[in-house]
Amino acid sequence: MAEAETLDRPEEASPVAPFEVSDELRPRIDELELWDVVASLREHGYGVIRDAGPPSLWDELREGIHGLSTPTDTASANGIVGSAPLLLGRHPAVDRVATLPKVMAIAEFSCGKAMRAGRFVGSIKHQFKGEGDGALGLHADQNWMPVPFPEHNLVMTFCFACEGMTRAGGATCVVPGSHRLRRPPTPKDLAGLRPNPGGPQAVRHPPSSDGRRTQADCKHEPRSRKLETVAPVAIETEKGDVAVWDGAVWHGSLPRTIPGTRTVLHATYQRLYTQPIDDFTYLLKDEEYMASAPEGMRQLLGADLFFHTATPERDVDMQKFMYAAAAAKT
Ligand SMILES: O=C(O)CCC(=O)C(=O)O
Repeated sequence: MAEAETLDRPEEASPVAPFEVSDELRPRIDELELWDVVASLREHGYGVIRDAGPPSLWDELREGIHGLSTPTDTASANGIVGSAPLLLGRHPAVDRVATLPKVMAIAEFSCGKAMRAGRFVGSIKHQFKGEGDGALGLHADQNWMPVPFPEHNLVMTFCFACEGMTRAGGATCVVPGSHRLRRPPTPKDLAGLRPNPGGPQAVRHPPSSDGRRTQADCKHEPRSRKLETVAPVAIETEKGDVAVWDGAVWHGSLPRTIPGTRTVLHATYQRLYTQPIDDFTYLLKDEEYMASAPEGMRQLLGADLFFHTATPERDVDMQKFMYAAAAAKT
């Protein structure tokens, strides 16, 4: 059904099942060669988008994060020495990476059409020297949702590692397939599982993301809810790549054991019906900003959604409501 018709009769749109790609999105996944990322997210709950943008943009992002960061007081626990919250709309490199075509396409695959910005935070991690283990414990990002998590994913995190990310450099680690449990890890799950590169857990590279898969060899088959392995693996990326995981997969990060810095933009996208973590809607009122904002920013800010459109004189904007009703299913 054409989009205009769907807008008039959202109930007639063919709903997209969890982990499926909509007819509308499929040509973009083809063109951007993202079927391997789609397959990895279905199978493992995480993936790596290779060559999402030019490496020079990751350098600009690094400069932006360092310029806007303030020191944290948690350095002794997890090695993070600087943090920059609420970054969307505050640095051009952040806005550019947030709206990269590969990022927008994968966010739409996982969080649905009209998904929006949730949280954009920069972090700076140094070699770990303090008390504790310098790691970030395993967790699921959509932990404020009821359990079992809905089958449609609600939250997706993109990790732009400005210098690239290695195991020794303090990479994100993930328990492949844990998204199928549709719940956060319990203390029992975590016993003996704390990410530790010197420990017994095998750490291997994520599945390759060479873009050679096609839709044909990437059919989604619902899998058993049992985990085949509970060992966290490190996600390694190069400058220009983006690590991505869904809201249900268990993940954390490893301590940095080498000198230097790991600078990351953690960018969260959310399904349209969930409450965005941070409120970026103030940007919509800034006409000068919006006039030069990248394409895609209006959507990320929820400009076309019906939330908060009612006034004392007029009930909600029904055109926007119909758009949301259609987008939620397609
Ligand atoms: O710092 C990392 O590598 C992981 C951070 C994380 O858990 C997140 O952004 O959700």
